[in-house]
Amino acid sequence: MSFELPDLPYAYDALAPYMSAETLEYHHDKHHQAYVTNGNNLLKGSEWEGKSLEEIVKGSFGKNAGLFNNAGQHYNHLHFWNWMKPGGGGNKLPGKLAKAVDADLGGYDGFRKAFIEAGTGQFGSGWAWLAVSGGKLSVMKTPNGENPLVHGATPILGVDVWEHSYYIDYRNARPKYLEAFVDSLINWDYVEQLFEKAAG
Ligand code: MN3
Repeated sequence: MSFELPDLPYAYDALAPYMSAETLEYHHDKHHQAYVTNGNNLLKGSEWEGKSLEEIVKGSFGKNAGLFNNAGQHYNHLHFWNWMKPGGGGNKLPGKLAKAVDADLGGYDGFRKAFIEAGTGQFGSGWAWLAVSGGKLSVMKTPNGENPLVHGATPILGVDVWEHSYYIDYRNARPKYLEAFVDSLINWDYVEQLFEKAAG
């Protein structure tokens, strides 16, 4: 199965002022497209040709750095576009997810603080995550194209902290970008869908 770039699930200007059309044009049309193109070139003739994206991400980790970086970033960005929506964010979590966040992370405020700290504390390029492992929620951070899948957990929310995700709108103010993501962009319904799948 070769990789394909999906359309954004909203208009390029739909997330403004928190994420501009210019950021989304570069991030989706140039950066994500490059992961798709490079990933397809590296997949061709490899032992992972014909496997699912998750199998490629897990299988190539630690074995084929070039393929892993591009496949991992393709996986991360496929979800990232859906982890945001116009009018999203804030503390209105769907019921089951809210219960789990209360039990495992000390409630919404605990989640918000830990998630923003993870994104701020990731040195250099990477991602901050809300992930499920053994039925429990945890906040994680990973470098470059890595994600919780290669650390035995299932990602249900992630935020891209590569500079290409925020530099046009926030310059070097990564914490301001993370606050805007949490307070105004998160698509909690999509997070809940992934949570129900991961928690069984
Ligand atoms: Mn990116």
